[in-house]
Amino acid sequence: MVATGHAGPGDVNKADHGTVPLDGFVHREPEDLVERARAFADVLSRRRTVRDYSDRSVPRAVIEHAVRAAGSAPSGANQQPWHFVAIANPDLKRRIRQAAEAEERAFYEHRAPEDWLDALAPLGTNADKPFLETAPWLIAVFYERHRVDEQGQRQKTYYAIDSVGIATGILITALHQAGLATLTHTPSPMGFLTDVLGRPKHERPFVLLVTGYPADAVRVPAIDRKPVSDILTLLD
Ligand code: IYR
Repeated sequence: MVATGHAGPGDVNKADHGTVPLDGFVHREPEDLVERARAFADVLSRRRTVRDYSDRSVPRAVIEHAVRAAGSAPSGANQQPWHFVAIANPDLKRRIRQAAEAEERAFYEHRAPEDWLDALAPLGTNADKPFLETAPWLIAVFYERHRVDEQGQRQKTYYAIDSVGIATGILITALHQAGLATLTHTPSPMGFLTDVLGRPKHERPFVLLVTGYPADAVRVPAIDRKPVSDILTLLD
């Protein structure tokens, strides 16, 4: 511990949790950085949200590695306030589909305001969600609204939603990089996931990620990505 000169008896330096070397960081030359950044952006430019899936199975190890990648995300106070439930079980997938479609029917028929339906029209979505049964894996992502310690005491989490959003981005990227398609599905509300999957109430569903091989000859909406010149302001 570093002596501060102010430490009184019994005073512990809370910041002194120990450090380790930055192992595994690879220093690369600037030309390599550019080439690698270009190559990765090209890989991700081929990511598309897919709504029709093949029922071809996908090894569980793919899901495990992708979730390991997601779990590397930075998080508020390093609390890692996330939990992932990966579902291949047909009975659970059917229950999730039934509950999601019930919410979606209410959304499309009553809850959604006209402007929201107009915004969704180009995507061609509706209340039918067959992919929830066809796709080999559903990954329900939860965040901790607060945490419960070993004594059963409630503790705050910091930036939990932001953190789980970053982790989900990495999860989508990892699955794409592995060679799978994904759909970021947000049935609304999705509290039913807590019940169907038996998660504790202090965890809240964040997103239901659908993943697998795309269906044969699948088509996707004709959309553009904003050019980098529109989304980046460079001040150098
Ligand atoms: N949850 C609905 C509606 C929906 C909302 C948004 I914002 C989208 O980008 C897509 C769909 C559904 O899944 O159909």
